[in-house]
Amino acid sequence: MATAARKSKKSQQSERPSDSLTDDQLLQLYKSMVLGRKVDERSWVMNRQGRAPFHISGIGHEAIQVAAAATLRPGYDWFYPYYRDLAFVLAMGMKPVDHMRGMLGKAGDPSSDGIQMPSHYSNAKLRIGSISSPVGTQVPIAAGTALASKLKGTDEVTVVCLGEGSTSQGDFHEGLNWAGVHKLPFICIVQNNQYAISVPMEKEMAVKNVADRAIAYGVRGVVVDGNDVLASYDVMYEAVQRARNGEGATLVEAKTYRVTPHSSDDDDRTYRSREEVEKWKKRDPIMLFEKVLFERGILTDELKQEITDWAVQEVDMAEEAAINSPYPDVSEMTKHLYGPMPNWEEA
Ligand SMILES: Cc1ncc(C[n+]2csc(CCOP(=O)(O)OP(=O)(O)O)c2C)c(N)n1
Ligand SMILES: [Mg+2]
Repeated sequence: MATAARKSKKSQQSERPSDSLTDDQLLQLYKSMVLGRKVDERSWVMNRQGRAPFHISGIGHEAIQVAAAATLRPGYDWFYPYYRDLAFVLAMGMKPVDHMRGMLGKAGDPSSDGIQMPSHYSNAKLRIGSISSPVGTQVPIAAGTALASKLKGTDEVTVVCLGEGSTSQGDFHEGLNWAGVHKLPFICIVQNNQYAISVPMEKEMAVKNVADRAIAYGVRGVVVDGNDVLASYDVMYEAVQRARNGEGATLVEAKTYRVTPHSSDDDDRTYRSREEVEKWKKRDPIMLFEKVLFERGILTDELKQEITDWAVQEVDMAEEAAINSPYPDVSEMTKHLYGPMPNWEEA
């Protein structure tokens, strides 16, 4: 694929970390967002065709996710995602086919070999930790991982994601408190999409910003526009630097919006207006970034089409490979969950 080679136009005084990104790096961010979106859109199609039982979408969350991934070292840093982190896990090295196999419950899905619910990502090789369906439970586990890295004397960073509604869970407070007490190399990204299923933000908490709570744990709190990929990169870059340098944890609140229903089983018309959703579609993170790339002369109509075609082809190949993959053998049903099945006949 053709990519522009020259360096980005910089402002007179380069103050933001994102000012140092080359045109190729900016295009890489854009490609990651487009790939995440295309895999996600296809997942909806597969669900509506009746081939995939369930989908939970990250559409609209791509900017914070790919920006965060770009500041990390995949396979070295530790990552505890949540179910909307499709673009994030792809940017960390998972493949579209991994997600598709999970969607169809097929063998070869690295998260669980087709046993877990879809979008419950994990990948041992990439140091992507397993998450459970009870929301927020990954936060204290991630804090424990960060403590282990600190005790080992490494400069590994641990990142954990969750939604703003899940910050009402005790696990979130316990994890953040621990990260503050031990000054851990830990970054908690709250993807605040303003709803916890049908419950709007103002009924979830009495504070305006989740990040305002950071002071109570003795960690740094930052609010960022999670639909702005470059602003998200700047905030994450600084958080990662601080973590690697032993300066402690950061709570990043990325304000965004879920433009799709909560999941394929939800009808969001029952709790929010179409006008509100349409308003947010005009702040689509991919559209916003395209505008920047066009203005800087990095993206052209031709290159945009080329990137779209590339992403669609990747998705086509992943879907086909997943469809052609076998189901796990029934004997695998309890793998990773329990000890070996007893041999009842001998018992
Ligand atoms: C402990 C627990 N309570 C309730 C649920 C049901 N549930 C699944 S997702 C969700 C909403 C979470 O909202 P938020 O944290 O804002 O994340 P979002 O889905 O908006 O990205 C709820 C209540 C759950 N999975 N776990
Ligand atoms: Mg939410």
